[in-house]
Amino acid sequence: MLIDILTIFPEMFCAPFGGGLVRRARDKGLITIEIHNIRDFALDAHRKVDDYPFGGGPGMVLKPEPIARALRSLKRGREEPKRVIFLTPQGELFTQSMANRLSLEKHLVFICGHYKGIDERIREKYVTDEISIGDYVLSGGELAAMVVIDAVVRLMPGVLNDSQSALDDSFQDGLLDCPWYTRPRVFEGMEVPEILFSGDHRKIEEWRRAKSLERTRRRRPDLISGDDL
Ligand code: 6GU
Repeated sequence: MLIDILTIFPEMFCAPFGGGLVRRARDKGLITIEIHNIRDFALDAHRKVDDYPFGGGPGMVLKPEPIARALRSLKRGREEPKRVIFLTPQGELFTQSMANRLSLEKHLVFICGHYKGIDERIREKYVTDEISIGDYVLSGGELAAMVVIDAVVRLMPGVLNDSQSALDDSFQDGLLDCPWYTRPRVFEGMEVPEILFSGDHRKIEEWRRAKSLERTRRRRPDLISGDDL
């Protein structure tokens, strides 16, 4: 998968993408991430990327030309990207099923906005998807892009080991995860549930599913809809 990111803060991506899961996926050749500084595509000598909103009002708006030029530069020698994703609190709420869908794509482009946002005409002409990561306001789209990319990349075949199987995750089957324990068997007076030492794998699976259901009912009843649960 090729991931292009358009941003005015390229350095923000160094630490999150320089280690951990995303780094591993890059090292294995499963993904290529290219970070593009929108400022490099500015038209004037001062490399201006934002301007005052027409009609007045507080804050600045990202100018359309540098973003359009950056997008056009991506296409050279490649097919048109099918998805150009703009990160905005006005977008569709990001979910695990969106992550699953995006993980099947060959090429994703992310545009990170700032200030009041980007000129509306970029959204009209170039953006195919708008994503929000939650009902709160971040200072920019970069952190949201990192969240989306992490969730998507870890679903790609070959990124996680079997022992980290993404299929067991909270939300992957519509339920929150069950409790997990490791050594020591007794910690500060608290014992690990007996069933986990029974060696009966069917019983252990049943216990885990029951715990998942119980936790989901208590914490996120909104996730439970089907009668089969
Ligand atoms: Cl995608 N961007 C910004 N700036 N704030 C957000 C968001 C995105 N999602 C939730 N809050």
